[in-house]
Amino acid sequence: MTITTKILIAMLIGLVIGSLLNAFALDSSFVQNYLVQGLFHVIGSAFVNALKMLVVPLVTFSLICGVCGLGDVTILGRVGLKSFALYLLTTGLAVILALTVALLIAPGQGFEHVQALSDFSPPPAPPLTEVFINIVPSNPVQAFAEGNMLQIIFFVILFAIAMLMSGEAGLQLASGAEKLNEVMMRVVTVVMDFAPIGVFFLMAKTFSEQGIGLIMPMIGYFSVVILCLLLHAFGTFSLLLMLLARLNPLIFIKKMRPAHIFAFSTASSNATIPVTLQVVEKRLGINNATASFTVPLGATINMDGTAIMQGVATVFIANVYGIDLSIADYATVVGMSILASIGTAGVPGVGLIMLAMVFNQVGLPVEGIGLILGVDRLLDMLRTAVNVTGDATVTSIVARGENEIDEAVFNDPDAGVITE
Ligand code: DAS
Repeated sequence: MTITTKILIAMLIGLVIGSLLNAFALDSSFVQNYLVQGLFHVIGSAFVNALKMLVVPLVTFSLICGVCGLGDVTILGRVGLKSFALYLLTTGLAVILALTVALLIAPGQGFEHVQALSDFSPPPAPPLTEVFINIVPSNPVQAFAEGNMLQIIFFVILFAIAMLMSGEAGLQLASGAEKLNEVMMRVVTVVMDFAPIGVFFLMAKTFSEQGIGLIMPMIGYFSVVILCLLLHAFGTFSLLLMLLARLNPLIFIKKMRPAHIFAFSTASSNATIPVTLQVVEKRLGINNATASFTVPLGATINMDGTAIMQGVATVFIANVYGIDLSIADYATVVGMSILASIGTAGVPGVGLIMLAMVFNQVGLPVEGIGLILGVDRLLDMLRTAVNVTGDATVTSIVARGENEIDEAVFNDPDAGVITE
């Protein structure tokens, strides 16, 4: 049995046990204090930390290998421009799809649960100008210490380009980075061995707290977001894979399962980077030179699932509060969702923080976010799985353009399972 199957089974058992505890035992102080906030929280959080522990060293060594592997600054520029443009395109398509479907279905019409939510005040969203200025690290060491992915990517690419221009010394550094990257991939495998345990406790905690009962009053909003996520993941991405990468989307989706499981369990694109990298390189046959650049970049600036939530939430809250938005307002939502996804790291709940920025721009009451807060954790898990799928889709399209896909590996059903 592959570890992916073990993780899937552990995820399902954790989901069932969590839901049962939520339905029948949550008022027990023992269950609350010693299970949910005790055992489940400690082991689940420790596992997420173990994943996050891998991200900075893995992205650093992998990106150095990738940039040096491309070997040529012009190729790097081409890959960078292509991936950036495709990330913006897919996010734009996602939010336009979400707005169109939500306007057709109109969730939130006659919503009877409107209660004053003036006490809800979301954390302040960073001003956009700051987001772009902050891409350039004033202190790279601090960027590494804080795990600021955009700043790390910026600095490491610059450093790797300088290595390319440094002749023999640079080449020696690059081969060293290659060996360090291999060691880091080995560390990833070790952490993956603990994945069934970590995923079980993560799911048990989440579903102990997020009972199905929370969803019912918000079923309209919840269902429309799920519908749009499915349409984008199985419609848009499949079309792009067939048209622009000439790849079979069914094989792609099946091979992406480990990344989906981790993204869903952790609700963090960043924490899932090690798994996404392993999947695109070992299972989809994409060369490290491309993947090491597009995957970390995507986890940081590409959030199609998040943009979908923001599009549907905008229509839902406008309907709940009886506010008519103009075409210009919806165009603003498209732009803000794209910019918001660039400016935020792939960590749990960041989509909701950026939603405040979107609402501010179109004059929607920010306290309306308090309405969707209760079901956001479950939606965050699902949209993060769509986010990482978008990262891998664009990675595949760019790799096709650079002729960096090994078709034999892509078409081999047994290629590169995470670990046995
Ligand atoms: N959890 C975010 C991510 O890791 C997405 C979100 O918050 O919307 O991609």
